[in-house]
Amino acid sequence: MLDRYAQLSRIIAHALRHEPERYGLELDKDGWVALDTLVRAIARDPQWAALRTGDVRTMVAAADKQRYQICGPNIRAIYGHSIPAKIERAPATPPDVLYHGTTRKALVKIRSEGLKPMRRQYVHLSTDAETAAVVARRRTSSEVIIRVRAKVAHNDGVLFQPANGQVWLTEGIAARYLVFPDE
Ligand code: HQG
Repeated sequence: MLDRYAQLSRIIAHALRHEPERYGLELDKDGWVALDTLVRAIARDPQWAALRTGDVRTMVAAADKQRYQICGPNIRAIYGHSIPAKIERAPATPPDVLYHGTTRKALVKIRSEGLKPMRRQYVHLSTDAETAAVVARRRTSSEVIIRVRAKVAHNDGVLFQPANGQVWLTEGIAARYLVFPDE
């Protein structure tokens, strides 16, 4: 069973990453919305009628992963978006190596076409292999960790956007920048 904060985080992810219109929300071009507007939208569900902005602040501060950013009266999802309006962040120089955790099944395609954003706006990369493994284990018990030669790609003109300290985003990574584990 998900605890109450985990449930709340899922709902907020859905609202701020994927379907804001289902909650009557309009995000600005950087993905921000007023926190009290978000809370009022969620609290229309009787299960969440008692929700207050302080609960969301507590959930965000206590979370194991930094998924949301609160700035003054506003909140946004830091990464993970699938809404059509693309959120642009300032590009930056990535570390030499980033990691992507995936499934054996996806590997065949990734070997030939590289990493693609699939349903999200960007490909998500992790700064360490363990975090990438946790990402992959959402889908599989036999995870595959791909090393991404991020600095080489960056030097070739591929743009990388930092999201939080652990997650970097990019439009796509050609297979020549990927190092696959030995089979
Ligand atoms: C795969 C969670 C076939 C890719 C996580 C992945 C992350 C391909 C899946 C964040 C492919 C997309 C994002 C290709 C990539 N052919 N499959 N060419 N290129 N794939 O969920 O990285 O906990 O959109 O390997 O922790 O798994 O929700 O991406 O398996 O940070 O905060 O296509 O979401 O964050 O899946 O996860 P996703 P992801 P939260």
